[in-house]
Amino acid sequence: MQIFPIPQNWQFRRLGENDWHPATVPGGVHTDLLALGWIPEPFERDNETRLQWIAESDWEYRCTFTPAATLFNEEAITLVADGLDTLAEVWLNGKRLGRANNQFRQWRWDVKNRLRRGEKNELRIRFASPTLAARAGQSRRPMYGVSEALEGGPHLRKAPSQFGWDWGPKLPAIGIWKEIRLEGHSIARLADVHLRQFHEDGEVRLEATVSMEAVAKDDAEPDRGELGGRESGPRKIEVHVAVAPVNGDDSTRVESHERVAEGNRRIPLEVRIKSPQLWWPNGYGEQNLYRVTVSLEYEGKILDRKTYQIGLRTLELRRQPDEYGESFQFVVNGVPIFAKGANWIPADTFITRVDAAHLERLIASAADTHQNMLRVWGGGFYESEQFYDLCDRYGILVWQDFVFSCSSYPLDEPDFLENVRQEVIENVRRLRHRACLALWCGNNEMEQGWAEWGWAPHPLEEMIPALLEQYPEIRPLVEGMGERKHLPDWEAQRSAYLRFFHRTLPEWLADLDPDTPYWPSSPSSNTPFHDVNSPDRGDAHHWEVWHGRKPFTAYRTFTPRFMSEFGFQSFPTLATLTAYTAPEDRNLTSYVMEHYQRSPVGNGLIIAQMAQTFRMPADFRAWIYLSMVLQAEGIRYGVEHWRRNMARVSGTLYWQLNDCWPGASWSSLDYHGRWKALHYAAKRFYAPLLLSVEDDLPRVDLHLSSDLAAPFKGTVSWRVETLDGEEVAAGSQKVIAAPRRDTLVASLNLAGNVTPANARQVILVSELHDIRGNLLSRGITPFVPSKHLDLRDPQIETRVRSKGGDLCIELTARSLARFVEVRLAGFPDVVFSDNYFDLPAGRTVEIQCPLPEGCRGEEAIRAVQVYSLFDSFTA
Ligand code: BMA
Repeated sequence: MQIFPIPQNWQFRRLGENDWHPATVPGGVHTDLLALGWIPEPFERDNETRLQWIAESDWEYRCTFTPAATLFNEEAITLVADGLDTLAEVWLNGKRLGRANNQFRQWRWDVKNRLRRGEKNELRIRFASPTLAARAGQSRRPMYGVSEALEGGPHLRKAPSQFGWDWGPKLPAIGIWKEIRLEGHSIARLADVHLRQFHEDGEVRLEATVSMEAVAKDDAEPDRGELGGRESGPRKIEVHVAVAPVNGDDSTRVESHERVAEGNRRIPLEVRIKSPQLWWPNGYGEQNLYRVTVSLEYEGKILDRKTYQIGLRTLELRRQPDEYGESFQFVVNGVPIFAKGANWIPADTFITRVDAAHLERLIASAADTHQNMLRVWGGGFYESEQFYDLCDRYGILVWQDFVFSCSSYPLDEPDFLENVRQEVIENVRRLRHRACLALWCGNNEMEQGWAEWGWAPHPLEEMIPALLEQYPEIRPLVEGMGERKHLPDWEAQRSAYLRFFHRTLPEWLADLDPDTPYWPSSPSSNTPFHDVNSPDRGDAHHWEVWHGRKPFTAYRTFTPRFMSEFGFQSFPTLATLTAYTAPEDRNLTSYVMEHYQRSPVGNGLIIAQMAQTFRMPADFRAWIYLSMVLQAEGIRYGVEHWRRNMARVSGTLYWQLNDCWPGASWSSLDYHGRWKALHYAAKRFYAPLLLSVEDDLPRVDLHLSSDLAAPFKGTVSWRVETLDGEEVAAGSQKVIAAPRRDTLVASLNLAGNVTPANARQVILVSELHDIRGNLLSRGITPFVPSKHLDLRDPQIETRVRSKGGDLCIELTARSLARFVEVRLAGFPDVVFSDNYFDLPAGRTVEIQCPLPEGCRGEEAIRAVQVYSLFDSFTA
């Protein structure tokens, strides 16, 4: 086997133009134009609006190369493109090799008899405009879609959100977005390896089904290559599998092999791993990983080799009848997991800009906040190998949607379906061995579209013809109901949905990956079109807060089995925002600020919710700060409720972890990966031990929700105090929190302590200490909305010192300081051990951050800035 990477001399041009310009592969047209300085940064002010012509045009890439002479010794040479985005025609030396029409597939073309030996070869790839093709598809056969996107996206197998979404721009990328290379093979190659693990009596039996593919010899090429011809009759191939820990002891390596005759075959191999070191999700144990190497050898030479990173674990989606309905719980190695996490969207509109360090920063940030699950949402794409490598390493379970979202798709068109079938085969084969892979989910919110968004007539509407016949006098009433907006073939589309997600796809998966659970849609109750957001079974999306404009308290009225989406927007961090706005844009309702707000309900909704909780911000900075704090408070409120109800609820994935551009969104990490207030809040509300307060004055319940495997012993204390720290009432209680349960620690009646007369001057401070007296967490609960608290200048004192590579910041407040924000001016990427926290009067809190690279201690000490709720309305 030989790999010949196509060299980096790529050029590109708009089709129809003469001049060629340097290009980068993997990459895309937008980033290539940007590198040339011909277009402005798309994420500055409203530049996006001037860049629409790019995806409206056709483009062409070319490069020349002289393959290494040795490559021709192989019996077959294949051009392999790991990803072409999307409608491509590939030409080699003036002859067309083929077409591609799916961003999520790998493309392979035999090229041995088309390559020129010892001379230059020219590869050209032409890309047709995705927006024109989508539009043409839509006029041929309209599909339902999202109103914030360019129309027709569902006709292409291309990341749906690239056409625009309620958190992202309309900038569909075009180009060679993954690696492209020549592969030379002789005799046989590894077409596929299916790894399955069986945990039996403390051992793991690893089954590897190796699909060997005979290399098709070119008739036009009599040469059998250097490996050919030494034997007469079929050649004997050694198939080999070896398993060893990734970071460890090679002496525990186990292997197995088989000798088979050449040809197309499936070879079952098996190895037994004694004393297996298990893989666990983050917070539940170690992330032990093993490397599996599979190879084909002939007379001591390696014909092909593939390696896989696996983790030894069992995983089940437990759905069993219980007192609430049917559970929906991931169980790893027999241990029920409370899934704590978020939804993942593409990390950049121009995905090839995301480098390894940025990707790792995002995943590590999830793990640092105790997250153990990310849902790769179906409006993006199947992620890169690096992404799943990181999830394996950081213990992040992956809920993987297939790429279908919020739209209808032509799933009854044979070509489309066949294209999807190939996509499913390839991606399932690519990912099924992953330790992190927890679920295959059919789609995002399509079942809900059919059931609730008016894609199909309401059952009552279907009765109209019969009613009209019986009561002709209601005709004016029916006509007055306005035009019916359903697509003419909605019924065919709905049946195609039903067939695909409830029959075809699960059948394919039963064959391709019988070990990973499948779920038809998110949200779903698994009864097609029925009660998609059931509180009793399946997963649920809760959008009553935000889209439904309800206050955060609505979260406490809904207690589903698994909360896979809920969220509230904020603006990105100030540093991110100032980078793409001009000073005159920095007003919430300015044209540019509204340009970066893609949710139709928009900034008005943030303002409305803010008005319920906070005083009106004094300036732009305060708007941004308050939007983040508001988001953090809202999501905390929801998660605390669901964790308190962990007997019924088995997970919360907030919408959304990350961003693809620097706009307003539901994310907790902004486009640059900077932590918003919500991300710091997640570190607290996803902690293994969560002390929370369920307040319903005069009754206040203190709960301790534990994800720990062992009982926790400690003390919960509480204190009603004035904003200046004077005690009104106090108490404490020793607690033994049951493992993986919620414990009601105390139920307080505060009728005598909190009255209408003092409610604006007092708060409840609740604290959790371990048996050695270490403070584990502290929260405050006010009894009026924060806007009505009698806050006064907290006069926060800070003492900063540098210690080793860290900066230690000690803060004390004279009176209550809410949502204290600490910044290091000039270093927006710094992550603190805690931030946006409450600081009740008289307590001292110490937080740390690493000294930014190239920054001396003195300089960092001077750069510390502190801000709190009080400043937001007085600045
Ligand atoms: C959910 C998601 C996305 C969307 C988000 C915010 O429904 O599945 O489609 O971006 O809500 O509206």
